[in-house]
Amino acid sequence: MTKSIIVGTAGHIDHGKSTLIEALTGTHPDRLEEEKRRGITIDLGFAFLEEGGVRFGFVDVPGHEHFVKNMLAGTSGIDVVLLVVAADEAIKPQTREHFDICRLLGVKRGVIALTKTDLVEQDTAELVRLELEEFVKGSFLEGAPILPLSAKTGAGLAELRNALSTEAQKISGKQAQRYFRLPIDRSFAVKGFGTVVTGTLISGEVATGDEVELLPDKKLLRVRGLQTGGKSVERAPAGQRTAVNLAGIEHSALERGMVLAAPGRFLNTRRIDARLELLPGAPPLKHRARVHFHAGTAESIAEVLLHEKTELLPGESAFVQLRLANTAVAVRGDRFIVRQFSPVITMGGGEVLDPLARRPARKDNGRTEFLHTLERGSPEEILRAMVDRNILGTGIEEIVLRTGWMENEVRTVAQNLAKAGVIRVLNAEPLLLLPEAQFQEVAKKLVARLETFHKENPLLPGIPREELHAAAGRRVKSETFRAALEELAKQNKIVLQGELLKKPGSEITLTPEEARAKQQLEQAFAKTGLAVPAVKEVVAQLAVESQHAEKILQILLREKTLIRVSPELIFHRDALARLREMLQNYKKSKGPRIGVPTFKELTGITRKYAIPLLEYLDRQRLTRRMGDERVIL
Ligand SMILES: Nc1nc2c(ncn2[C@@H]2O[C@H](COP(=O)(O)OP(=O)(O)OP(=O)(O)O)[C@@H](O)[C@H]2O)c(=O)[nH]1
Ligand SMILES: [Mg+2]
Repeated sequence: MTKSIIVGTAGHIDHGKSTLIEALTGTHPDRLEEEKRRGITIDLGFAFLEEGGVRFGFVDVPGHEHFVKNMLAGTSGIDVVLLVVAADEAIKPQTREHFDICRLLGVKRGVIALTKTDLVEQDTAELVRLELEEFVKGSFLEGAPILPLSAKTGAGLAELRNALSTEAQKISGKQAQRYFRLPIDRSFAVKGFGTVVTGTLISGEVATGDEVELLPDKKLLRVRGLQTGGKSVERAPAGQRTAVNLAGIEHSALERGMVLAAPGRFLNTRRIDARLELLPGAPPLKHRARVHFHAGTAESIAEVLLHEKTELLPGESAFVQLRLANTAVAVRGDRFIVRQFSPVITMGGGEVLDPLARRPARKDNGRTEFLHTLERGSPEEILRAMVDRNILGTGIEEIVLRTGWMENEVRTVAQNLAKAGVIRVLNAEPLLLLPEAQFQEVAKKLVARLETFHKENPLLPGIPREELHAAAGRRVKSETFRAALEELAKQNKIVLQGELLKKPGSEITLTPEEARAKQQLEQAFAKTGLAVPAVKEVVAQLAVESQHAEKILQILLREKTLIRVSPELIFHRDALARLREMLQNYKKSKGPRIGVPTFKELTGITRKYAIPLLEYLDRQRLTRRMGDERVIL
């Protein structure tokens, strides 16, 4: 498979960026009429080149200080920077600013083109080269090739192509194993195709026919066609300039800053916890200062809340919370730039740590440590910290939205933590996690509550599930409750009996008086057979309080010694067994059909009782109604 990398230009206005792209690819990246008229680049331009098994996508940016905003949108997705410096002008303000931006955006590699050498003496070019070496010292560009060349004469272009190929070999490539995300940088209509958007595919992949989510609108759209490098393709992997033909939407409804994404996997956020680094030359940044925030191709006004101090000094970095005026799509690890509100200059930038940040609270003293973990921790440490901060339970969807990890990665990490005994998997699908300590606490509480229940209700066989859940507290989710019950059952600390929960071996203990009453009650029903007594009458004759008698009745019903046939009618189980026998004998001698009068005669019960009893038999599928008669089954 050919490798795809994105190369972005950077550098001061008029230093020859667009001319160099044309010399390399044959395509002049300036498209706008105004750009051609003024001879400057205003917005992003694109060109492609296949060379030495590598597919290069070039993003050409404007050097003009008024258009840094556009430059930022283009630079956010690049793998390699092509820093262009004119030999006749050397380092100028936007050389510095663009270089800072690349560094803050986390660009890892680059090549420096010392261009327009046809306009200067060789000594001058050599001096600028030395100056540049000094300039990039200690940065990601230290040791990067500095190539004297001329787009006019073509001198040095072959060396530049080689250098770019060498850099391409060293690039590990975009995050193919992540969910699809493409920040949109252009939207337009193509005759016969309809709406097309373009952008750098920064993670995952997309295929024709896929359903994608447009953010921030959360609209689902169908991919009708795809192009990469100017060619139609079925599937586009991460790391390519990609044009997406979308069905069901007008191009005017789409704009730079929006994102196409795997549905449900990315978050629109207004509150981001981040590491912010201020450039050495920037003015100090006060708590609650307003700035321009840029991430991906999007921008928003933001308020910066400093978590640890009242002022951030030039050259310093700190944990901050960014409160955005417009929502942005962000996950942990995304880079961003902040620019001063007015006058607009680049102040600094940093890395998103938590896109689902909590509102700052004085009592939240775990935040700093949490952010340190998010910044430096292993996946296990990060997931554990995330789970630890939510005693209600953390779901997989939230973990994916915050980290950008894929579900299978999250599951592997969660399994490792569960094996180590630090988190508890409450539910496997969808995955729900709880700190193990929290889980143990809930389990302990349930056992304690159950014990109290048995002590207070010696006559009841167990506590109804819902009652125990309610006693554990509102903060115990049903998944936690269920998992705790299962665990306790496994440890034989609790017995699940239908809807009732009890301690193992907790048989109902009756006082001798109660035991006698129970026996009396049972006998009263046994004696009368189908000519059932009124329950109240029997209870009245018992030598226990009516409240206890009611409980004893419940015990007999639960034991199924007594059976409730209708709200008013209770029979002894032996009486019902005899009735079944009676019906079967009747069937044998007289056939399966029996009318209500015959049934009354046979059983000796009144019509008032006969009807509910027959309905009970119907429900039990011992008889079936047919007109006025029953068929004995
Ligand atoms: N002599 C000479 N002229 C060059 C060379 N490269 C570019 N130029 C000229 O320099 C001018 C500016 O070049 P561009 O390529 O438009 O510069 P740019 O960096 O893209 O400018 P912006 O996009 O506006 O920032 C044009 O007139 C080019 O013809 C070169 O190697 N030698
Ligand atoms: Mg240009």
